Amino acid sequence: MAAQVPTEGLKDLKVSEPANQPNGSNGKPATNGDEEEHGDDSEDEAEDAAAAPAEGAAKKKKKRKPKKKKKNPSAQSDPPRVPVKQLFANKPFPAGQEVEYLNDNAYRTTNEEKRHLDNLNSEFLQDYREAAEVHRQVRSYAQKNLVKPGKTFIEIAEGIEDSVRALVGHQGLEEGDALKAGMGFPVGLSRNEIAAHYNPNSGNKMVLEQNDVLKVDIGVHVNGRIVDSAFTVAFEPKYDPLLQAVKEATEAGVREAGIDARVGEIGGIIQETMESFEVEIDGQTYPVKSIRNLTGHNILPYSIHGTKAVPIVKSNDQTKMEEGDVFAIETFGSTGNGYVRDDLECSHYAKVGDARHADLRLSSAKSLLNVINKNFGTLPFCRRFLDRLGQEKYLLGLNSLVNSGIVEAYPPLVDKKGSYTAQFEHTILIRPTVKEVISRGDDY
Ligand SMILES: [Co+2]
Repeated sequence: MAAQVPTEGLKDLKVSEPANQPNGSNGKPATNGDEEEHGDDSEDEAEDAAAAPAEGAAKKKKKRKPKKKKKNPSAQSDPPRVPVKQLFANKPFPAGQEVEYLNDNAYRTTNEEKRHLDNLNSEFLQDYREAAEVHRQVRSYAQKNLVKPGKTFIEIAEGIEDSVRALVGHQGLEEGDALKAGMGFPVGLSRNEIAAHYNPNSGNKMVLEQNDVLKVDIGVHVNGRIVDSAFTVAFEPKYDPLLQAVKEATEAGVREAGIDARVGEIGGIIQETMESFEVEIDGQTYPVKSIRNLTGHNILPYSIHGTKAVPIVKSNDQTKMEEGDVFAIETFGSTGNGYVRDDLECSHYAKVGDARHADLRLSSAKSLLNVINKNFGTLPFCRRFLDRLGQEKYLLGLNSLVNSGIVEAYPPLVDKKGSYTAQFEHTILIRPTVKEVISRGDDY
C-alpha cells in the first residue's frame, strides 16, 4: 500500500552509507513440487510425476497415498490451496535475499552481540518468512493464470485473496481469525492512471483489457507481520520502458536502504534512476516521472503505515533508517503529472491506531466498529471483506466512523486522465546483522 506525502511536505537532507548490492540467497517458491517429491518420498511419487503434470499429480497423490507414509503434500496446487506450513512441514521457510551491510556497518554481519540480537528475533523472522513465501506463491499463480485480459477485477481480487487465506491457513470468517494471519490489506488492482488503492467493490463489472497497465499490490500478514509487495503487469510491449524505469528505481531504493541511511537522499537516488527513462506510447514520447506525493513507508506490527516515509523524489528529510526497522520500498512512475489526487469510489479503509474514543450515537456505527475491532484491528480492510462477514447496509455507519476520525478512508489515488502509472515494491527487514529483502522472488 502506498503512503501519501503529508501536506506540510518533507524536511531536510543528507545521507550516510548506502548498503550495497548483494549476493544473497533468494527465497525460492516451492510452487513446482516435482523435484522435492522425489527427494522426500520416492516410490509411487515418481510414477505420479511421470504420468501427470503438476496439478494432476497433487490430486492423484491424495487418493493413492497411504496415510502414515506422508501427511504433507510437497507441491502447491493450482489455484494455490495448500498451506505453506504443510509444504515446509519440517523445514524452515526460505530466507529472503540477505544483503551484508557495508563500511561502518560491515562489522555487524559477524558481530556476536548483533547475532545474539538477531537470534532473539527468530519468531519475528519466521512469521515474516512465512508471509513472504505465501506472497511469492500467490503472485506466481496470479502472474501465470489470473491477471489476464478478459478477467474481471472481482475475479482477480477474489482469486488472490482466497489464495492468500488458504496458504496462511486462516479463512478469517470467525472472529479474530483474520488477525492471526491473512490479508495484510485489500489487494490493490489499480490500472492505468490509477496508481494505488483501487479494489473492486461488490457489483463492480470492470474487465482487464489488453491495453491496460495494472499494478498488483498484495499484503500478506502472519501474526501482524505484514509483507507489502507490488508488481506491474502490461500485455503490450510498448509499456516495457515504463515498467523497467520503475523496477530499476525500486531496486535503487532497496540497494540504498540500510542502517543509518537517510530517507531524503534515498528519494533523490530513486528519482534520478526513474527519470533517466522515457517511454514512447502510440507515437508520443513521455518522460517517466516519479509520483512526488507518494512514498514508501515503514511497517509496524498490524500497522501498514508507520511513522517514517521513504520519498521517491529528492528531499531534505534527514530521517534515518535504524536497526529493527521494517520498510516497504515502493516507487511509482508516471507518464502524467507525477502527482496523484483522490478520485473514484473508495474501497480501502483502516481503523486509526490512536483514535480517541468518540461517542458514537449511530448504533450501526457502533456495531460496525465492533466488527472491525474483532476482525481487522488496525489492518486495512475493504468493503468486500465486510460483505463476506455477512455485514449489510453498513455504508452509513462506515461513513460515520470515517467522519468521527476513528476509521480512515484510503480512496484510489489517480494521476492525469489518460496517463499510465507503474509500481514495484519490496519489503525489507533492517536486521541487526544483515538487510533482508524478505519479498524477493525470482520474478522481481
Ligand atoms: Co506499501
